[in-house]
Amino acid sequence: MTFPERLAAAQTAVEVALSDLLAANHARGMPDRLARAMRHAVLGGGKRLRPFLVIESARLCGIRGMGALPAACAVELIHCYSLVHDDLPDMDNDRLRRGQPTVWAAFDAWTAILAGDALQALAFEVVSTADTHRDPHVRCELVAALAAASGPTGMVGGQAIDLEADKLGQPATPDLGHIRRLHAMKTGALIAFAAEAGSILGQADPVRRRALRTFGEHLGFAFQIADDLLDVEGSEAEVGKAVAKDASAGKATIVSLLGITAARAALADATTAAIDALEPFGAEAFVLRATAEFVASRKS
Ligand code: GRG
Repeated sequence: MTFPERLAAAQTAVEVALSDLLAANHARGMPDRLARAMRHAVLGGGKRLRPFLVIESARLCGIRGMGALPAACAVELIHCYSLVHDDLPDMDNDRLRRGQPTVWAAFDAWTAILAGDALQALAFEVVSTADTHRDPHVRCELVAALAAASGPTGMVGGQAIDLEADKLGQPATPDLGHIRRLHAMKTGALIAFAAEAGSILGQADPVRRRALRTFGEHLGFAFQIADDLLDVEGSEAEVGKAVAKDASAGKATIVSLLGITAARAALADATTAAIDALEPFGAEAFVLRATAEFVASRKS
């Protein structure tokens, strides 16, 4: 299968699995309003980049077909929770996400907070059940790595640094090192986890595990530069969320620090570094190579 076929197959499998998971939880007694808010947050949108990385990195480590689907869904649940909370009035105060009203705009803030909380808990329930991997040690390793990626030294920590700057004033000299650290935590950690997860599931040797981790770290940086460029150059209709937010908030970004031309060069460098990291996998890694190109050229 080609890259677009693989991506489409993963997107469909993830959509169906997440829909079934939410329906099963609803049937087990989840309150209706919470169930509707969670479906709104999770279904019918999104590129499903992180679950795709889990599935494809697992494939490179010997897990055939959709064997990594439960772990892939867990990562997407964490991602969706982060978007729901990020959009809240007290955080980014956004009304548009994936071309739809954000959860708090469609419901209200308390429902959105609870939906995000519930999605996070559900992610850890999924990753710790036997469907994710038959070996409990592997599941434990995944739980710990997912918690590290999403917690205070990962995504939540990055969000805290970002909001401190936003709400309490920028640091005196926001340099590239500061911005890189922020993004490595806020968006990079979960992307790097998604790339590494396949090697945990497939119990790959340290060289392959390190290669996937390094790939994920460079990919995360490329993803963020592309995001900053879309904020400057994209349209709301194409991107599916508000654009030009960073400049209007006077926020320091990679683009504001480097300028568009140098940011494009940094994006190309990060993409090349991601692709180079896949060297131990040889030609087999063509899908992940194409994923790096896709991230660099994305329009939404
Ligand atoms: C609230 C704990 C907490 C964390 C929020 C990741 C994050 C931290 C906020 C997301 C805000 C944001 C728009 C960041 C820029 C990069 C990013 C994560 C974009 C959205 O990811 P995509 O493009 O989204 O993969 P889709 O909709 O395709 O899933």
